[in-house]
Amino acid sequence: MSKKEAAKLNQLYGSDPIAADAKFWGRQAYKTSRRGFLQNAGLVSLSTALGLTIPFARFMPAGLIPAAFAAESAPDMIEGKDGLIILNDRPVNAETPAHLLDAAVTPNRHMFIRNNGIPPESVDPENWRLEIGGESCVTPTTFSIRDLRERFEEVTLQLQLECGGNGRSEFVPAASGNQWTTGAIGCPKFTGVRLRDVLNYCGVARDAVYVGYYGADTHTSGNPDVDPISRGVPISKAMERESLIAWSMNDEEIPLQNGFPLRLICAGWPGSVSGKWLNRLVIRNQVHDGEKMAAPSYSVPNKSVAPGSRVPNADMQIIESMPVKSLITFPQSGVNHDYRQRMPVRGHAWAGDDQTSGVFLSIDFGATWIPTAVGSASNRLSWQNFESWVQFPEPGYYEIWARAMDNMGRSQPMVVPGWNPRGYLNNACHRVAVQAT
Ligand SMILES: Nc1nc2c(c(=O)[nH]1)N[C@H]1C(S)=C(S)[C@@H](COP(=O)(O)O)O[C@H]1N2
Ligand SMILES: [Mo]
Repeated sequence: MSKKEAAKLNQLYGSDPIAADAKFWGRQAYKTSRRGFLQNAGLVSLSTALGLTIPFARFMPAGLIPAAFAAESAPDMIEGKDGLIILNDRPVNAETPAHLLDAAVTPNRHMFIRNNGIPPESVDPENWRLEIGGESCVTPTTFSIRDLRERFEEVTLQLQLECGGNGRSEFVPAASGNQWTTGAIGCPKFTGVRLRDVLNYCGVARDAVYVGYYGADTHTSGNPDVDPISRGVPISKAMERESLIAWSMNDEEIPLQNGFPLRLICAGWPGSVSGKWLNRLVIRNQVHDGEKMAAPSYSVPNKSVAPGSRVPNADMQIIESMPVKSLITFPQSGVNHDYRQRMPVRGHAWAGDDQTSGVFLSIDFGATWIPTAVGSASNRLSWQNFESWVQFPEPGYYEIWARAMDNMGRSQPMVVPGWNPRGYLNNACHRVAVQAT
C-alpha cells in the first residue's frame, strides 16, 4: 500500500470504521462485522491477504489498520544520515524508522531532523559567538565556544529529544504539519556546559521568568527579519542540572542538521525548546514572545475538544513535559519468525520530565498484557531500555503492542488520544506486525 493510500485509509478508519472495514476487507466484511470486532468473513479476507491465520482474531478491534499494512517508505539520502525517511525537503524534515532506533544510545546518523527554516550554510566553530542578554540579564556577555569550555564545568548526559508532533500522522481528521509516524525521537549523548552555569555567570535578575533562544537558521521565505523559530523555557526548567548548551553529540561534532556547532538541550519537553545553531539567549522578565511561542504553535486545547473543532487561541495552553511513551525497536514490523522460538522484544520508554515505571507487552491485541521491567535511565531525562521476549502459541499473524506507564501511574492509551488542531502529543501504543510460521 502506498503512503497516500495508507493515510486515506487511516482517515476513513477514524471517521467511519465500519465503512473502512468494508473498503479494506470487502463487502462481506461490511455485512458481518460490527463496530468493535472483526467477524468471520472479514477475517477470512484478512487471512487471505496475509496468507496467515490470526490466532487472536477474536480480540482484534475494528478501526485499526493491521500493523502489517502500514505504509513503508524507502529511505532517502541525507548527508551524514543513514536510513532516514524524508517527510519534507524544504525545510528538511526526516524521521527514523523504529528498527533503526534499536541502539541504547542513538547514533548521530540515526538522529531525526526537524527544521523550521534553512540551516546556516558555512559555519566556522572557531568564530561562533553566543550572546547572553535580555532585560533580566545583569551582565550581558558574549562567549566563544572556547570560552564556554574554559569557564564552565563540562557535562555529558544522554538526553531524549522528541518532536511535539511525533505521531501526528495518526490523527483524524488529519492535522496539518509534518506527518510524523513514530520516528521523531532520539536519545543521543550530549556534551557541553550547564545552561544554568552560564546564566548565573551573566547574572539572572530577580524578575526573570523565561529564557528564549535564537539560532542562525533563516526563514524559508528568505526574509531576514523573520525568525524561523525562537522558543524557550521557564527559568525553572532552564535551571535544571540537565539543561545544556552542547557542542558535541556522541563525542563527535553535532551534525549540521542537528545544530552544529552549538545547541540548547532542554530534554523531556517538546524538541522545539531545544534551539539549534544557538547564537543568542535572552533572559526574559515575561514569557518569551519569539516566533512559534504563541498558540496554536506547540499548544493544545486546555480541555478536550471534538475532533475537527476550531479552537480559539485563548483556549490553548503551551506544551511543557511530554507524555509517557514507548517504541518497539526489535523486531522490525513485518518480519517472519519461527513460532517455535521465543521472540526477543526490545525498545525504549520515556516520560517527559518523569520516569517510566514499567512496560507492558501484548500479543493478543491488548486482551492480556505481560509486565516487563525497564532498565534505569543512564541519567534523568534519558529514555529507559526494555528487553523481554514473547512466545507465540501457534503459527499466524500477530501484533506486538507495547504500553509504558510512568511513575505517576499514567499509562499510554491504546488508541490515539485527545485530538488537537495541530496534532501534538500522540502517545498511543506502538504496534509491530509479526508473521509467525
Ligand atoms: N534554530 C532552530 N532550532 C530548532 C529547530 C529549528 O528549526 N531551528 N527545530 C526545533 C524542533 S521543532 C525540534 S523537534 C528539534 C529537533 O532537533 P533535531 O533536528 O536535532 O532532531 O529542534 C528544535 N530546535
Ligand atoms: Mo518539533
